[in-house]
Amino acid sequence: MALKTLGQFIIEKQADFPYAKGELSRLLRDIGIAAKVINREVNKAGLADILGESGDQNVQGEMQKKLDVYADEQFIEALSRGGECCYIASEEHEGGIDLTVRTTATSHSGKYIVCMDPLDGSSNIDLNVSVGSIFSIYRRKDLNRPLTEADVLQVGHDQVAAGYVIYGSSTMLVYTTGKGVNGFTLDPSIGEFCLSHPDMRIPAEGRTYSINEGNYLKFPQYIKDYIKYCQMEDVETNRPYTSRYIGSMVADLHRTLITGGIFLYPETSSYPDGKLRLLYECNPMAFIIEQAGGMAISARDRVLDIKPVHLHQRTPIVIGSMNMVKKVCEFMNRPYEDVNAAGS
Ligand code: P6P
Repeated sequence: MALKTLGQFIIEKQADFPYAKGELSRLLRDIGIAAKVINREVNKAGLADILGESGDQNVQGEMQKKLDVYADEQFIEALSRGGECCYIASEEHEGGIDLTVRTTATSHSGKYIVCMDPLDGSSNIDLNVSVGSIFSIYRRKDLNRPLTEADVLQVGHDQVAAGYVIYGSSTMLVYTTGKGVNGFTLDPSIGEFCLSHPDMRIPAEGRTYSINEGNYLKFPQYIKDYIKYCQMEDVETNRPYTSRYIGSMVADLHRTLITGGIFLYPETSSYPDGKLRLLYECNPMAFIIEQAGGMAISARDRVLDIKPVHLHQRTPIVIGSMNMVKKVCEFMNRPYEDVNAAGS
């Protein structure tokens, strides 16, 4: 397969959007640039002095690792300079960041809003476990009035694009613009993301379930029942499944996308709304997995149909191979159609 860089691919696919004038293409390019800069630092975190904690706390009350802060700054800098983005919601900031008021920007007719987790799984940084960046892109609804947080609180099925970068044994960028999912691997020798996984599809079935079983006693009964179902012997349905949990959402979901399987972070007695964030973790990953032929539900709804009410709201999530998520719906005592009533 001839080498095709992310930039060439984006331009080539621009034809999918007849009215596009290249803004989304440039925005995706800006994200790719930030990812390459972050990759350089993540890869030498053990060596550079940016390992360890910055001493500050983020909105989650978590001690910020310096790489979190660095990644956040790189994305904000690249998006601000690129001019296509007008507003950013980041896990690292309590409120949104309105780029239209920043003087450093050139013209700010930026049409797009970016929700991002600049470095997800950061508690794993010092352990050399794969971490990732997650981004979700919306179109600004009304260009003629000042930006408010309401512009960001858009429902997930209105996403224009979504993607993640996984900084692992190799660095990959995987994204969708609503017309399938494509994966690019960073070739350090030329400093370019190159198409390596065209048209990614998640198998309808998998043999892996991914959940933090340390929370078992705090799970609702239907999750406990499903975990037991995964562990039962049944040759016809390839059970028992294998349990794999990295504790880094991007890494767990990247494996799920490639091999098939299911990832669950349900509501628990300590996290009644689940732990993962809707805007910049669950919505983008749900968009990608659905585009690859999978499914993503919260306790009651299709993740992409949840109407956000605040930037950092959490949601339970069960996501992965279509048939496996449907099986969880059976244990939830709700027919699949009912849970996914809104349709795709
Ligand atoms: P737990 C990492 O901190 C993260 O936000 C996700 O990347 C990951 O899936 C989850 O939390 C892990 O949470 O409670 O199992 O450690």
